[in-house]
Amino acid sequence: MRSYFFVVSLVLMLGGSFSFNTTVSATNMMGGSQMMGGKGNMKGNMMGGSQMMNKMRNLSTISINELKSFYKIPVAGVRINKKTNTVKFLDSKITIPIIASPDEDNMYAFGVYGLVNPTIVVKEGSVITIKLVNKDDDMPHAIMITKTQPPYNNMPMMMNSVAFGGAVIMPIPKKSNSGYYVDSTTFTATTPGVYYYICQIPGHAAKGMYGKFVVLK
Ligand SMILES: [Cu+2]
Repeated sequence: MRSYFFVVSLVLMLGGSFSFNTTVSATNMMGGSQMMGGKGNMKGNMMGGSQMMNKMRNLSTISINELKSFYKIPVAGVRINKKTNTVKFLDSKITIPIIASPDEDNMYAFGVYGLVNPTIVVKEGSVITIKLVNKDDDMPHAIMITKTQPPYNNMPMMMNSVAFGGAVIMPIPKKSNSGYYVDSTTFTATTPGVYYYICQIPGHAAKGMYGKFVVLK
């Protein structure tokens, strides 16, 4: 019953069909829009009049061994403060490796360099690549950066818009026999301020799957 509801809401959320196969067809959300639409056998059932762009996704998978690279802290350019639960990036061209559902105790959370839902700090104008892997073996996860602060309701993507053009990754399927699915997106942190990275799967941000994202002037 619960999973049925979940599937139904996910289909509604995507405004069309979405299948968790090796190749997932979906729409990439463009800046300023929180709308999504599935591709594939979808019949133009777009929600609202937002501008959208369809794009084939060819999600790659990594092994448990390759997943270790997500925990590897770079020798330079990153400051990690466990006390304040903060990861600060000093460079202007950065890659942030993020693990969705990093462990059993933190199913509805993001992991960055071993921290859980840390505050991520970047510099204004930074070109940022978010690399998201889904470590979960029974749920899809996703990420978007929004200006909207918590608490979040069960349908965060209906309420919140993407803060920077491209600062969003569509739902990534759960682990399969071929490994952990990975997707990435690149955007520019154009405006200083306090933002949040959240999982836009219904209910996840409401359960705490989010963290602060600070763009310093
Ligand atoms: Cu999630």
